[in-house]
Order: sequence, then structure tokens, then C-alpha cells
Amino acid sequence: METNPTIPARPLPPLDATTPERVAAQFGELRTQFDQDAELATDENGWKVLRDAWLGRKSGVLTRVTETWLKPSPPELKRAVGQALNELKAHVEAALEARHAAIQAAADQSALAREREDLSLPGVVRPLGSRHPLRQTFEEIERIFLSLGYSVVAGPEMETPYYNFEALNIPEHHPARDNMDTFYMAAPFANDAQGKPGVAPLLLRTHTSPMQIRAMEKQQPPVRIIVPGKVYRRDNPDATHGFMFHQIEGLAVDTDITFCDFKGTVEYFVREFLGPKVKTRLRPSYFPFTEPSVEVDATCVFCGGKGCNVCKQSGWIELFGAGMVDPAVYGFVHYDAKKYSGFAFGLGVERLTQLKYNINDLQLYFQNDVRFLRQFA
Ligand code: 2NL
Repeated sequence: METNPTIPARPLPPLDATTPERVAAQFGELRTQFDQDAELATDENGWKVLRDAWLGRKSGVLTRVTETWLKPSPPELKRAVGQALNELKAHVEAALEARHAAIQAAADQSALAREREDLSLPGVVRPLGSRHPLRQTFEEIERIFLSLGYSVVAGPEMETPYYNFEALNIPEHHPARDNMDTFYMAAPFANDAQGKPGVAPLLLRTHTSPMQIRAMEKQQPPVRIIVPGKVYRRDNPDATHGFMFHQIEGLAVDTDITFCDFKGTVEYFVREFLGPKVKTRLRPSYFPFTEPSVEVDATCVFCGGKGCNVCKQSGWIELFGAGMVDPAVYGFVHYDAKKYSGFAFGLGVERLTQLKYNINDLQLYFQNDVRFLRQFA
């Protein structure tokens, strides 16, 4: 803290001396006064006040001594007064300089102490996060299909009705296109088939298949891809429903791909994902974009196939839908349906994660409660 010391005003009595000894005595008193004043100057401010009080050009003590003691002194004392004044001046200047150096050193010292980093303080602890269970499932599934030679591609979540429906053999009045299931954008509108601005609204993709159509448009077979991502379907959220979920679709198209290849790939995937003890079975199903279509079931992971509440005593659990790509789809992407064949599948990431970790409420994935997330670290 800076102080604001008051150096006492030093009234200067007239020089009352007739001998050099008396002159020396009066200068001695002045010097004592200065030394007392100097004691009061303990910081920069105080030092300046001290300096101005004693060396100030107009009314500093030394100026007044010159004016009122030296100048009017009788000739026989002038030499003694002059000499004493010079000595006093030398003393004042030297003392001021020494004091200034000491004050600055002390200020530097306290600044150093004040600004020193305390390296012994504990650091900021940043808790380690963990991968979200859905992300872990994504990565596990991607690992399995990468090991089979598939590549991973991603695409837009906002789509045109053409890529989301038409090219997948879902015609205009198919129930899957119902407004009840699909989120449509108020704007902008999709271009028509000729690339002209159209009136059909864009939508949020209801599956990741549109990106598979885009991939087939870009390249001829062989194709082996998986497409992970978010998909949207209008729904009211509860323990088993959401308006957004995650999907990984897969597609393999080549010459001579048979139902056997399809079955082998499905069995390999299920065993890699759920473990070697699990058996799979295929049940007939229906999708507009595959023919034949199947549901893939696995022996219940909770009871090992004996029957429990989760599998409703059947011993089997439904995993995902799949099938051989319907030749109608090849027509849209200009593949020769006589030359090529293939299979496709659509995995629900939430569902597979639930089965793997026995999670009973879909909403847990999206509430970001660390008590839930921490269990998957
Ligand atoms: C399900 C079933 C499926 C497909 C998705 C597909 C994609 C193309 C061509 C043919 Cl480009 N098929 N995808 C096939 C069968 C089933 O999803 O339950 N999804 C949640």
C-alpha cells in the first residue's frame, strides 16, 4: 500500500550566527531535520514529497537557505555558509538517491512475492469422459464390417423424397410415406428430376438407405458399404419410442452374390457382436426394397434360449431386418439387374445396444445422466 506521508513544513529561521562554529551548528540542526524527514519517506510517493520539500527549485529548503542564509550573510561568514550549504546539499542528494534505490528494491521484492506462482497448488481436475454406449456400438459394428472389407460412408440427414422413398421402391401412396411417420421441411423444396426447383418438400431421412442409393449412383459394383447415422420418424417418446434413432444400413452388390453369402455374413456379424454361443434364425418378412425379406433373430442373450420375460418365453429375440436387394432398386441406379445381385440390412443401433447391455429405457440414451453413462466407461 502506498502511504501519503506529510513531511512537516520546515519554517526556516533566519541565520543567527556570528561565527563559523554557530554556522556549522545551525546547518547541523537542518541536517538532523532532513534525516528525520527522510525516515518518513517509505515509498515512492513519500520519497517524491521529501525530494520536493528539500530540493524543490522554488521553495525547497535548500533554495530558501541559499536565498535567506547565504545571499544576505556578511562577507566574513559567506565562505563558511557556502561550504556548509554545499555539504548539506551533497548529504541530501546522496541520502535521497540511496533512499530511492532502497524503496524501489523493496517494491520489486514485494511485487515478486505478490506475483509468484504457487506451484504447490493442486491443478484443475478434468474428469475423464467415456464413449457413449451408442458410439461404442457404432464402433463395434464398424469394426466387424471393416474386417469383412466393407467401407463406411455417411450422407445428409435432410433428403429428397426421391432418395428416401422412390429409389427404394416405395411408391407415392405407400403407408411408409404417411405424414404420420415422416418429418417434412417447411422449406426449402427439393428440385425435380430435371434439376428444376420443385414443389416436393425436403424431409428428414427415415432410414440411411438414401445414402446407399447415392453411393450406387456414383459407382458400379462391386459395392460393399455400411452407412451409419441418425434417422427420424414421427413418434411420441417413451421407453420404447423416439422421434430420432440411429441406424447402420449395409449393402453388398456384386456378381454372383447369393442368399448363402447373405446368410453367412449375417451369422458372422451376429456371432462377432453377441458372442460365439448365440444362434441365429431367419424369419420371412417384407420390405419394399428387398425380395425376399427376412427378420434376423438370435437366441435370447438373457436366458440363453430357455425362455424368459425379455423374449416372452420364446427363447428368441428379433435383431434386425434384411434381405436380397429388390431388382427394382437396381433400375433406379442403372445397375444391370441380370448381371448383379446383392443383399442389404438395416441395424437399429439403440436396439442392439439395449440387447448387449440390458438397457430397459430408450430415453436413457439421450438424458446425458452421468450415473447412466459412467456404467459404460
Ligand atoms: C429395418 C430394416 C432394412 C434395408 C434396410 C436397403 C437399402 C438399399 C436397398 C435395399 Cl439401398 N435395402 N436397406 C434392407 C432391408 C431392411 O432395414 O428394420 N430397419 C430399421
